[in-house]
Amino acid sequence: MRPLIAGNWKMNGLTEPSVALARAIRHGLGDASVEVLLCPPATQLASVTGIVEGSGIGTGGQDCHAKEQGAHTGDISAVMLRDAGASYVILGHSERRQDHGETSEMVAAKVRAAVKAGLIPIVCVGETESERASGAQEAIVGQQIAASLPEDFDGVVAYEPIWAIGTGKVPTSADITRMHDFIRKELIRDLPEGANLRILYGGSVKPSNAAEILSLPEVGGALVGGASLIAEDFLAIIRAV
Ligand code: G2H
Repeated sequence: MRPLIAGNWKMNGLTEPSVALARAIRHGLGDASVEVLLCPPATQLASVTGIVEGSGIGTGGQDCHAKEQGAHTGDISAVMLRDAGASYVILGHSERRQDHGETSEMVAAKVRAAVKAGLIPIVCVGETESERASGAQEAIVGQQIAASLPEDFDGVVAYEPIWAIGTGKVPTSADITRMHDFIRKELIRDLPEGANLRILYGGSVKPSNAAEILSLPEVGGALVGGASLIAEDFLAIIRAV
């Protein structure tokens, strides 16, 4: 399966810079051998989708509600994301789990809603610094996988150690490999499609470390935050595959 390089713009992007960023990525991409995805804030999703239309670049949301519609002020449903042009949605990002108290059970409900709406879910898992320090990282990630992925899950898993997010700290290649191997084993054991699902790495991916991380055997791509906001950096990461 082609590697996936996904840009998670998080809560960044007014209209003008979002349009400029999407255009620069579209025009700078050339013949990419990888699948490229932009996940702008929901307010920019339709316009970014319009800019990349026909280029092979996809777009995705950063979260969705588990319900299709109704009295949920401020929330956005998977159907709405699909309607705005998204083909993917990031779910269970640690910033959602932390800022909004999202549990793995809530993430699983959102995954079901996303799939029903025709979106491919990218489900994020990862341990805190103290969980890694105590050697609990596999137990934590294993629990998150078991509870966040429905039995028939068919989507993407992103391993994002929380201590590496936006900090510039990155696990060693050996640690990434160990965790991705562990996640693969869990997926194969629990899911019919487990051997074929892409496992992305996320957490301070940048042009200087992308080639090494993306060459690791079970790394099927990257979920890129900060570096996806700079067109040249994001394009350099795509070219590093
Ligand atoms: C991890 C990542 C994108 P960054 O959250 O999902 O962000 O690359 O800024 O660490």
